[in-house]
Amino acid sequence: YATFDWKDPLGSNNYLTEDELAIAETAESYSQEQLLPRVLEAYRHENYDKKILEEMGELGLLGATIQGYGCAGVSSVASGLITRAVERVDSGYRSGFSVQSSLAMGGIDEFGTEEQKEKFLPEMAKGKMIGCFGLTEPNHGSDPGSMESTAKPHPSKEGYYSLSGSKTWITNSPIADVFLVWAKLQETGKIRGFLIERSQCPPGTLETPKLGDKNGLRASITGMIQMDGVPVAKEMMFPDVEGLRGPFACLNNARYGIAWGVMGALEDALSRARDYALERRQFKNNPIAKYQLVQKKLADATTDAAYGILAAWQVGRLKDEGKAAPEMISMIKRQNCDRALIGARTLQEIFGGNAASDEYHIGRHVSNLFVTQTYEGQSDIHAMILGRAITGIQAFV
Ligand code: TGC
Ligand code: FAD
Repeated sequence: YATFDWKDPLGSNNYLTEDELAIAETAESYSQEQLLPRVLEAYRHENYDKKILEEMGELGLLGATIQGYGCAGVSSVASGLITRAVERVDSGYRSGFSVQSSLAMGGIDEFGTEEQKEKFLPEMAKGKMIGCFGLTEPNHGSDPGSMESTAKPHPSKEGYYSLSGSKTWITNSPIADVFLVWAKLQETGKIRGFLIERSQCPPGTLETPKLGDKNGLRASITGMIQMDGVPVAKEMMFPDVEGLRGPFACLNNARYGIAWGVMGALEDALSRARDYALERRQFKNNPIAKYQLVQKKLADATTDAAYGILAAWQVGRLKDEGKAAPEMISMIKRQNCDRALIGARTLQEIFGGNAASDEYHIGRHVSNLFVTQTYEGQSDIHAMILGRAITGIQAFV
C-alpha cells in the first residue's frame, strides 16, 4: 500500500505533469514568501498593493492559459494550481489575480480584435496595466440580463459611443487602467462588451470610488464604475459577441479558477487547525487533537478538500479537451465554495478564543469564503443552473 498523506489524501499530485508541478511550486513559493508576510497588514487596513500584479507578471502567472501576447500558454489545471496557491494565502489576493487574468485578459483574448489584444494583453501580462470587469449593477446582480447601462451613439464625437450607467462591487476598479464593461447597445437592446481606458476619459465622465469597510475580502480592492457619457471609440467594442454569452464565457474561466482557489483556503485552514490541535493541551495535558470531536472536524475538511481538488482537476482536463459543459463549472464552483466555507467555519472552533485573533488567520479565511460563495453566481443561483440542466425547467423567474 501507499502511505496516506493528509496533505494530498487522494493522491491528486500523481495526476499532474512535470510542467504543472513546476508552476505550482513557483506559485506556492511566491505566495508563501511574498504574499503571506503582507496579508495581515493589508487585511487590517484594506490596503491592496498593486505591485502584487507586477510581481505575478514577472513570474508569468497572469493570463497564464493565454497563448501568445507575452502569456505562458499553460494548461487549465496549471492555472488552477496558481489560484489554489494564491488563495492559500488569501481569497482577496486570488480575487485581484482572477479578475486580471480570467475576466479582463480572458475576455479580451476570447472576444477582442487583434488590435485590442496587441494593445492590452502584453502590458496586462506584465501587470503594468490593471484590468477590471464590470457586469454587476446596483439593481442587478444575480440577474445581469436586466442591466441598465447603455451605449448610444456619441452626440458630438463621430465614430464613438457614449456609455452611461453604474457598476458596483467591482474588484480592482479604483486602480484599473482598463475596464471591460458590459452595457446594452441602444440601437439593438443587446448586451455588448466595451473596453474603456481610464487615460482616455475626459474629466467627470468616469468615476471609480472605492467601497471600503468590507467584512471580507479586505486584502482586495473593490469599487464602483460610474459612467456619465464616457466616449468609447467604436473599435473598442468586442465585434462579434452579443448577449450574456460574452460575460458568461469569461465567467466560466473565472468560476473554474475559484473552484480551485477556495480549496487552497480550506487547505490552509486545515493545516493551521491541525498544527493548533496538536499543540494546544486541555484536560490532563492531552493535545486537543486526541479528542474524537476534533478529529472528526479535521477528517471532514480533509475529505472535502481532497474531493474538491479531484473534481476541479477533472473539469480542468475536460476543459482543455473541449469537453467541459458550463454546468460542470457551476457544480464545482458551488460545491467547493460551500464546502470550503462550512469546513473553515467548523475548523475555526478548534482555535477556541484564539480564533478571534487575526494572527491565527482562520477568521480571515471564514470571512473571505462567505464572499467567494456569493460572487460569480451565488451558490443558490448555481443550484438553479444545475436544476435547469437536470429538469429542463427554468426556476429563476
Ligand atoms: P440564460 O438564458 O441562462 O443565458 C443567456 C445567454 O447566455 C448564454 N449562457 C452562457 N454562455 C456561456 N457560458 C455560460 N455559463 C452561459 N450561461 C448562459 C446562454 O446560452 C444564452 O445565450 P443566447 O445566445 O441564447 O442568448 O440567462 P439568464 O438571464 O436566464 O441567466 C440566469 C443566470 C442565473 C444563469 C445568470 O444570470 C447568472 O449566472 N447569474 C449570476 C451572475 C454572476 O455570476 N455575476 C458575476 C459578476 S462578475 C463577478 O462576480 C466577479 S468577482 C471576481 C473576483 O473578485 O474574483
Ligand atoms: P442578489 O442578486 O440581490 O441576490 C441576493 C440573494 O438572493 C442571493 O442569496 C441570491 O442567491 C438570491 N436570489 C436572487 N435571485 C434569486 C432567485 N431567482 N431565486 C432564488 N434566490 C435568488 N461583480 C462584477 O461584475 N465584477 C466584479 O469584479 C465583482 N467583484 C465583486 C467583489 C466583491 C467583494 C463582491 C462582494 C461582489 C463582487 N461582484 C462583482 C458582484 C457579485 O457578482 C454579486 O454580488 C453577485 O453576483 C450577487 O449579486 P447581488 O449582490 O446583487 O445579490
